[in-house]
Amino acid sequence: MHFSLGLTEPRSPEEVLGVLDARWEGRWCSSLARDQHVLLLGCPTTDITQPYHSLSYLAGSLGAASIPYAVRDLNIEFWHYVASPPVIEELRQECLTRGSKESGDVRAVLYGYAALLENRQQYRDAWRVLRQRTTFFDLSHYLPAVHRLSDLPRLLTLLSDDCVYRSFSSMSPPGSEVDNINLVKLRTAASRGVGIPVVDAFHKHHANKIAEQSPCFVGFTVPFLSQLYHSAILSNLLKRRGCHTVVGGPIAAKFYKYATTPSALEALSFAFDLLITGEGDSLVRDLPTLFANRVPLQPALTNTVDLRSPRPITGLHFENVNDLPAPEYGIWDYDLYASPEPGALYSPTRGCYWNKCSFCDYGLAMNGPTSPWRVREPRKVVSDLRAASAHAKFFFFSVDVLSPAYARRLSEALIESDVKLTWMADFRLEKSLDESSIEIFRASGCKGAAFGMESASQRVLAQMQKGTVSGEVPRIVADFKRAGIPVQLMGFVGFPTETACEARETLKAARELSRDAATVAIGRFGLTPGSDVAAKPEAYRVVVNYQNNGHPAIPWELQWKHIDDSPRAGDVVTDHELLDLVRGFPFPFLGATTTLHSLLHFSHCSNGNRRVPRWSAFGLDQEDLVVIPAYVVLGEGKSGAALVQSALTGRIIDTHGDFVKLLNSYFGRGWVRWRGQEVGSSEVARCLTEHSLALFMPWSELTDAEQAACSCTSARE
Ligand code: B12
Ligand code: SF4
Repeated sequence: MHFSLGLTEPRSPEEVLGVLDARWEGRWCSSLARDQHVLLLGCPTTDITQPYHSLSYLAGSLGAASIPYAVRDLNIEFWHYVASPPVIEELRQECLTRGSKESGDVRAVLYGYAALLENRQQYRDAWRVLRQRTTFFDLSHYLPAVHRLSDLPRLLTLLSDDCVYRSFSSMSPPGSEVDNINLVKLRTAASRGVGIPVVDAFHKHHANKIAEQSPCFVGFTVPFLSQLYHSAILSNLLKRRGCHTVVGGPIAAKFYKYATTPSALEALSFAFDLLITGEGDSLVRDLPTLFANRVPLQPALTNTVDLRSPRPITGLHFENVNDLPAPEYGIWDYDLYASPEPGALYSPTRGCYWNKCSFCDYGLAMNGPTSPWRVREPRKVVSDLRAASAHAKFFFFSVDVLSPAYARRLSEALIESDVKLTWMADFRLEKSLDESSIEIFRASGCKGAAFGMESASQRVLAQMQKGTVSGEVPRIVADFKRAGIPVQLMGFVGFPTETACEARETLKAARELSRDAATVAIGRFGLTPGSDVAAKPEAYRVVVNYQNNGHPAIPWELQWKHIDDSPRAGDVVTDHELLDLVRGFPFPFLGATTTLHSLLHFSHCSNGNRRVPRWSAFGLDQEDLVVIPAYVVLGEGKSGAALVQSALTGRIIDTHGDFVKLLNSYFGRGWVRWRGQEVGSSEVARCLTEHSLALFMPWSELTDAEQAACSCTSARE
């Protein structure tokens, strides 16, 4: 842990929890002294680099009404706990115990992890690297630290009973089936716990502590699916101890929106009393009185479902964002986050001014792609940010999209004010983003812009009802680049009716755009139940194959095929071609779209967009390269085989021992410089790329310190 632990290091998991408790209680002692305070929690697992802001808004609202409250980010505390030496030791013992009962590859992987965990300090050290400016901005320290920390979620997948953690911010909860989330399986698994004693001890500890503090209710925010499982485990324990519990956030809203009938949600009452289906700024102020007076809850409130007998909501309320009190950013303990500078999310607008894209199925809207468009007056935004900038200077304007006209007004207001900060936001690729607007964004502190380009085919864009012009994209990206604002582009292949030729067109454009854009990420289309495509499948020439297997379940990403049975065009694009474009480590680290680490690196480098290493040597074969190993050898597999895990995807490949010897001969001393002409013909380069075992960067993009960290060798040696 980076923060001070006092004179003695904690020697047991209980002592680690004690240190974290003391730190949090010290900050919130006056609220805790008041019986019937509201307790707001964020649970694992999500971003470890900055806090999520829904609770800043709810706290601002409670504070303005003088309702006592406390806020705790158990996500960040959880990962500090897991990374601490005493917990690492428990996890190592768990690997050994389980390994002794297994055979074959499973045994080898468990023993491989046990060997990896022998260095109990390394995770805390890696965390420290991300906290210090000098090491954070030196890729020869930064990348190995992220690589090391990425072991942790994967280790939990290996040891947990039923869930798959892909990264800190991506996890499938138990009950995830082909196209739905089975609520009965989720309930069974969450009532039982994760199945790793030292992890379950974390939840029990907090359930006991919170119950002792007797809050009026405990509110869980669940913006990301990856947080659902731990929230349900803790909330279930709290209910068993007599606490009232409420769940809100986009996932709660999606559960209501997607449920085939509200009564299916009753299965969640094992953990939560109320589910909030929309914005909660006003609502959160009404809940304490209702809980205190034991009023029948649902009839009295909009945006609320009483899970004990779920019925359709009485109404969906969207706030007037100009009337909201300022969000409260003093609630977070910024020293806990894995970044050298504090970062924060802030929403100057809510909803989308376009609100038509047929694949879009965002957040809190029930009858359209996303919420109605609302903007907060720039004057009020500047005042909110002035207060917030006492805590953080790097902001994501956390929005569906910012309109160019509003972004310009806001930038002008920031320039005129005394508020100096760095910001980034999501925009649409609008023609009206001209050089003069972009220059005003830059002058107000904009250091990043993310765009959904979706497709390069104008016909497919029309089918998506995207309303943007593909031919404008290179110009807009180049203008932003010229202004020193790195661009992050997102798109996807496989939209209904897209032809193979159109999918290839997108890929070709993406490759070309990646010369100017800082990152380009192309994924595959996923059909979600609230989109226009799901609502009118025949209009998009598809059939949806959702079949409930009889259990209460929430339809999630739906299976579909074309009416005429033709194969999906997106399938002609291989995973490799998509991975060729990917840069950096997965979310929330450098390279991922709209993350604090990307923003900090963009702000640090004068030319911003040139220093994000790639997953592939594709297109770099004329340059000298640095090859950065990103794998872990987990041990011997069957008969002389070896198990090697990608630090980028987490996939384990069963390979031969000779390949590991070869890897070790290259990377035994760390980073390696390769002469460009040799890379294209190198079998090793192909293998590293195919299995995502390394990152690649042009040698010329390294700083002197980073170059000094490399040993020189040749791809042919
Ligand atoms: C902005 C945004 C981001 C940005 C934020 C930074 C930026 N660039 O601006 C970032 C980059 C963090 C981001 C990342 C991701 N995002 Co995103 N994001 C959003 C988005 C568009 C807006 C969220 C927002 O700012 N809302 C404004 C705040 C104030 O509202 P709120 O959080 O909903 O909170 C209100 C209510 O929900 C309610 N409420 C919330 N909690 C509680 C609790 C209680 C007790 C009560 C009473 C009320 C209550 O009251 C709050 C105040 O009104 C939403 C979609 C949407 N429109 O909601 C998707 C959304 C949350 N993201 C989503 C996803 C998938 C992701 C990523 C996984 C994408 C990826 N593949 O990388 C990552 C993962 C991030 C992580 N931490 O793990 C999904 C989540 C669904 C899911 N499957 O998990 C959403 C819902 C979009 C979607 N696809 O449907 N995202
Ligand atoms: S995809 Fe973006 S632009 Fe389209 S409706 Fe959704 S939020 Fe708006």
